[in-house]
Amino acid sequence: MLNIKWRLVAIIASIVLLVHFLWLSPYLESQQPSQDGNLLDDTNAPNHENNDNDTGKGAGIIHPPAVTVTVTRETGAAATITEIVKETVYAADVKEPVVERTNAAFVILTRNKELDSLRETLAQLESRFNHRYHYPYVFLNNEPFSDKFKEKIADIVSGECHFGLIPTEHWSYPDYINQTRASEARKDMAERKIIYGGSESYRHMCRYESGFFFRHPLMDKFKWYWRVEPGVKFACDIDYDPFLFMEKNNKKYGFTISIKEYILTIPTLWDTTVDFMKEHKDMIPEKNLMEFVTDDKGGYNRCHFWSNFEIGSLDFLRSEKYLAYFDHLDRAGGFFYERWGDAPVHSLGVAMFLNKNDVHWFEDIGYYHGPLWNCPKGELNKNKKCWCPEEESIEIKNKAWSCTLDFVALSNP
Ligand SMILES: Nc1nc2c(ncn2[C@@H]2O[C@H](COP(=O)(O)OP(=O)(O)OP(=O)(O)O)[C@@H](O)[C@H]2O)c(=O)[nH]1
Ligand SMILES: [Mg+2]
Repeated sequence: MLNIKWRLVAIIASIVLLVHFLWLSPYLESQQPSQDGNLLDDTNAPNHENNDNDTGKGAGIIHPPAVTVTVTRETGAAATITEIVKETVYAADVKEPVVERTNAAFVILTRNKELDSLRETLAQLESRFNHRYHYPYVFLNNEPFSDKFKEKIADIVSGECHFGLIPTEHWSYPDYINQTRASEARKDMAERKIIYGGSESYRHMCRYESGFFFRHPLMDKFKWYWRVEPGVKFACDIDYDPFLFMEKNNKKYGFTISIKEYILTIPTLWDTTVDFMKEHKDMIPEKNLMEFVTDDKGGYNRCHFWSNFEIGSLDFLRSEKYLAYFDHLDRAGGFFYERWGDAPVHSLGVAMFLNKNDVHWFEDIGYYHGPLWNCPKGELNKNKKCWCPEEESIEIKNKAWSCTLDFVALSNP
């Protein structure tokens, strides 16, 4: 009798325990320790629940990055890289922390009014690439960034943010420039309806991108830069680290799009460059990339790498020879008396001082800056989950305007 009673108690107790366990199990699961032994809390993993269903791998969908933001305020200290990886890796859609990085940063020259288009661009860049790497950002402006700008940008990226003011001497007229002549040149170009021909700020921008952004103190500690502009689109997964690719393959300059320049903006740029080459023969290596920029008659064929996208070596831009070239151009005055763009200036520098092996076409990065696309083709388009139309890629769509296939066809030195 007693036996039966105790058996009954044991059965009831087992049922209670089982029900209790089943009831609690989802809760227990959500409290599993993370790989480093700490319990995840809501502040470290804001979108943890959403991420269970969101692998972040949907083609063409722009995911806001589900990551913890780490900001370097002008007054505050930044989190260390290890901390960033720990904080973000479980909240993002990757399971393994990415530890191998190089000394690189995105660099973005921009204005407060471009906040919305920049956020859209950065959401894509994070979702397609940086949510796994957390590379830092350097934002530069000739006017102070607003608090709203800083906060809204920091909200959307996974790397440290550095906001820098451009020193006046890098964004003003040098004393050897005749400002009356510059003003007349702007008036004349505006009348001739040359794009941005009447704009003074555009000229300061082009000069700054040509010769100064890499000398901003915030850039000092980096070796590699990736230039980004507000409004550009990234249409494919970037499932490896382009910075490391550059470093490991000994590259110095990377591009996505190359086209021919509008000649009315640079009437004397080529002659000024030829003068420099004559004066500095010792600086021009025998194996260079001049073939990319010259036509059959030895003149400028107008080809240039479109500099709104660049991944490159800061040491190259900071080199004595590149700086000597920039200085030579600056003194000639064409940034102000004409409207020299930073794209042909960088490209002619690359062509003079580097060779084909130093330069890389990122064919596999789906990139749009209005109105042009670089879009991966065939299997690449599929594997990288691109939403860009491959026939729109400029080297296919307009072979005469693009220079990229000519670059590919050049022989290696
Ligand atoms: N801070 C600051 N940034 C500028 C200024 N003008 C242009 N920029 C930035 O410089 C870069 C190039 O300017 P854009 O206006 O895009 O020039 P673009 O690419 O030749 O021409 P678009 O076809 O208009 O894109 C962008 O990142 C701009 O945000 C300026 O006056 N101040
Ligand atoms: Mg632009």
